[in-house]
This record gives sequence, C-alpha cells and structure tokens, in this order.
Amino acid sequence: MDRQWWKNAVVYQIYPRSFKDSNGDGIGDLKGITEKLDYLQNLGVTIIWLSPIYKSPNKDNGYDISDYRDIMTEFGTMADFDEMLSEAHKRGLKIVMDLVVNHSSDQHKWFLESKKSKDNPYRDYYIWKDPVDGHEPTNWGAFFSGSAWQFDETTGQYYLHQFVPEQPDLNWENPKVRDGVFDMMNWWCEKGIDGFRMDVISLISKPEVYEDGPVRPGEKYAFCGNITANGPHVHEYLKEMNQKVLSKYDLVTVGEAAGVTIEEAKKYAGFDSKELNMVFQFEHMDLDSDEHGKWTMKKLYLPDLKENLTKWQKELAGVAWNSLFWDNHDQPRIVSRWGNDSDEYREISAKMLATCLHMMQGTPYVYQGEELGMTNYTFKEISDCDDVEEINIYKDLVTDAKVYTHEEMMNVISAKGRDNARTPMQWDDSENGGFTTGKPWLKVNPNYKKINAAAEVDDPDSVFNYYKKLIALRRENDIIVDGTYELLEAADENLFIYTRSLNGRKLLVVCNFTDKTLDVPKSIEAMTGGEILISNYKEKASSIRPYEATVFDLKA
Ligand code: TEU
Ligand code: CA
Repeated sequence: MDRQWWKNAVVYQIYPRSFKDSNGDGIGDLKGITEKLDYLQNLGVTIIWLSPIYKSPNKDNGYDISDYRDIMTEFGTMADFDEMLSEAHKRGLKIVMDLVVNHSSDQHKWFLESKKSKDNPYRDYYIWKDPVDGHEPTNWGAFFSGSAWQFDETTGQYYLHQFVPEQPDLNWENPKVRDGVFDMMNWWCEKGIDGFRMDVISLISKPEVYEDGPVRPGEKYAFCGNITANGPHVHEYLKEMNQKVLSKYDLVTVGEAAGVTIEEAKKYAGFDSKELNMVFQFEHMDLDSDEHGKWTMKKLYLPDLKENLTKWQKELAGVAWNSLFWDNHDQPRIVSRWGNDSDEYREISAKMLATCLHMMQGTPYVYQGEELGMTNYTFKEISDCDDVEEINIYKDLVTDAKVYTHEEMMNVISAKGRDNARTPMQWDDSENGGFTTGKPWLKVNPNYKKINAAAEVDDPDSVFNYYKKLIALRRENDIIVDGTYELLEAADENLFIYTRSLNGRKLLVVCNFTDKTLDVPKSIEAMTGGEILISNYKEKASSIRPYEATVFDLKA
C-alpha cells in the first residue's frame, strides 16, 4: 500500500528553550538538541517539530520573529542548525520547523519600515486603520488580554495585533507579503528541512469588513480569534502556498487551527484539497474551560471527551487526516490534567492516557517530557512565571477585576498555565535535572530527582519504555494506522472504550480514567478473552483496575 511516510510516524515536539542547555547559560539550545538525538532515536519517534528557533526579541518566546532566516542568538548559530539537521538525518529523524507567519515581531525589518510613514513601501505589509471617534477601529480583543489594536504616534493610526502588541499581524491580502513568506519557506526547504507546523494559520485571512464583534457579558472586548478564524481567503492562500512551496518538496505539514470545525478541517487537510496534511484542532482542549475560558477549574466530564474525539475520528476517516495530541507548549501536563499525578498513580495513568490517544487514527504528537510522565509545577508567585499570557491574565483577573484572589489564581495557573509545559526537561537526578549547569531560565520541577530520563530509559516498566512500545506498535501494525474506529459504551462516565477494525482483525481498547476498580461492561465481556497487544498492568484480571489501559487483539 502506497501510504505517506508521516501516517505511521510519531512526532516529538521540542521546546528548544527548555530542552537541553549545552553551554551553561540556563537556556536550552541547538547543540543541546544535537546531544539528545540519540535519546529520541531510542524512543522511536521519526519526526521532530521544533518550536521557533529564529531570531526573536522573545516577547512570546520565539513566536515573535525578527528575522526568519537567522537563528535566535541564545540558541546558537546557523552552523549549529546545519549540524543538528544533518545529525538528525543521519539517524532517520526528520525536522519540522515552526512557521509563524500570521504575525512577525515588531522588530522585523518589514515592520520597522512599515511604521515609518503611510507611504512607505512596506506600509501595506501590516494592517493599519484610522481611529474611529478617537478610539480603536473595532472592539476586538487580543488573545493575551487587552485590545487587538495598538496606536502608533508617528502616523496616527492603529495596527492590528491578535497576540501581544509586539506581534503585529501581517497583511496576507498583500501579494508581496505572501511572496515574501513563500520565498522564505522555499529557502528553508532548500536547506533540507522536512516540513512545517504552521502557527495559528487559521487566523491569517481577516474579514472583508472591520466591524465590532459580540462582547460576552462582563467582558470589554470581542475575542478576535472568533472573528478572524477561517477567514474568507484562507484556503486560497494555502492553495497558493501549496503550489508555490509545499508541492515542490516531500514535506509533512500541520496547521495550528484554533477555531476549526470538522467542515473546515476537511478543507485544510482534505486528501484532495492541496493545502495541508493535517490540522491541530482544539475542541478537546476546551472541554475543561468555563466562565473564564481556560482559567477555570472545571473537571473533565469523560463522555464529553469521548464524544468529541469520536466525532473527529469518524468524520475525518477516509477524507482527511487527524493529528492526535494531549500536550504541547501551550497546554498543562496531561498526567496532572486528566490523569493522576500522585505517587501512586502517576505512571499508570500516564500510560493509560498514552494508550487512549496512540491507538486512535491520525499522527500522534508527543511533547517533550510527556514520555517521562512529567507533571505540572506548583507556581506560588506570579514572579515565578515567565509566560506573557499568565502575567496578563493575572493582572486582568486578580489586580483589575478581582475575580480571583492571589491564591485562587495561582492555583488556576498551576493547573492550566502554559509554563507547566515549559519547565526544563528532566534528564537526570543531578542539579537542575541535568538540564543546565547554570541557572535555568524557568525553575526546574523539584520532582526531577524521581522523574527523569536517565532513570526511565533503563527501567523496562517506565513511562518512557511504554511510549517506546506504543510508537513501535504503530510502525508495525497497519490496523493502528488504517483501522476503522468505533466507540463503545458512549455514556459510561469512567471508561473510554473503542475498537479499531481492519480486514477481520479487531483491537479493543479499554481505558479506565478513574482510580476505582470497575466491572467489565457486559457488552465487551466476550471480547476481553483475546490476546493482549499492550497493557499498563502485567497480569490479566477479571475487573478493570485503576487507570488500567489494555488493548485486546482479536485476530481474524
Ligand atoms: O498559539 C495560538 C493559540 O491559539 C494560543 O494562543 C492558545 O490559545 C493559547 O496558548 C492557549 O493558552 C500559538 C502558539 O502555539 C503560541 O505559543 C503562541 O503564543 C501564539 O500562537 C502566538 O504566536
Ligand atoms: Ca544555552
């Protein structure tokens, strides 16, 4: 069967700042990544997605790029990049770059020119509007708090920034912007990179008319992401990108698509749509959001998760390709979020969550440290945090609106904040978890003495070696890649049960999301006699144990 190489691959995401520091300045870097390629090869992943490594003033840790063809000073040099790329390729590892082109940094030469005057040749590279009645052109609010418009004295106009003011939105309607981006992408492809993860690509096409959006009760702004997602020309732009760049190389592409629906996903990632290979959808990441968006302590209701993931499994089957993820650099650690990070259950529940995701159809993404069962961090003071989203929301909800007390807010940040994902990778039990010999840029989780790569690589029962098994199973079993998905026991509040079927063979995946011992549902009793493909418990049992995940293999 002629199947694209990324369909049975597993992607590993590296957040370079937190992965491995090679020179003691407390910041992870490219040489650090090169040092750890053997570790990744051992895990069995074949694709590495690097969060941005380009020149950046770091207002949003590299997601604000001031030069797309140069390397962030702290991360090293282009020679270090070339070495990393060639060492990766030697080991059969592909490198996917983060492409952040909804916006640039305000220090990018295009923006520095653009703000000089209304008739500057780069003026239309960004989105400038006159004030309306002395105010912002619209009531749009940015992702990371405040208005999405920033006033600029020099020319008396506002520019649009959906993220922080230092991340001005590029004007994709301008063909020169598109060509500039496509040239840069071709330049990286010629260097031999293997794909792109496209940051907020669903937001690049703005509405035809700039007008106020709906404001939720108690809020000041209309959230811009709801207004700009899946805009009128986004598919046109991506088809053009495909024609001018992507189709010329053998790449894997994934679009980060906040606000994407099934119907939209089929356009972005349809097998025949000549746009991208897959998208990241975020519906399942919002199931524990509530009144204050993600800044809410809401328990996940398992049937919601089952319904949502099942919808994506079934609706994209045969027409488009899913990405599968629990974690990334913007999300809290999954074992703390939907598993159980107590000493008793951390490992077993991390393995359960991995099984639940990795047996589905799509390309799984493992975020650095997830394969060790790394946990959330307890942030006591906002001064312990680095993330601009956390710092701004603290001001909004504690200092200004007084919705939360300091303690409540720190609890929410410790449960949901992005810095949970960004604490340094835990390599061994030496000081700072072996991440750096200097002072780490963000605190290392004190549990590194127990949770670290060195201990897990050598332990056959570790979370690491369990991920390694799952990754190998996908490579070896077509049914995991191509099998038909079916949910069972949809209403069950504790168990996530589904099957995958291909050519008469069937896999039954049974995952217990609780710390209770449960009875085997009648409907699957007959199937649980089968051979076991993988399980996070050693012995068979007649009941379903706490956080058990077992995959039964019912051969044809
Ligand atoms: O994230 C876009 C995005 O949708 C996030 O802002 C998300 O809503 C938020 O992180 C949830 O807390 C991408 C990058 O992944 C993120 O790191 C960047 O900050 C952002 O774009 C701007 O480039
Ligand atoms: Ca360093």
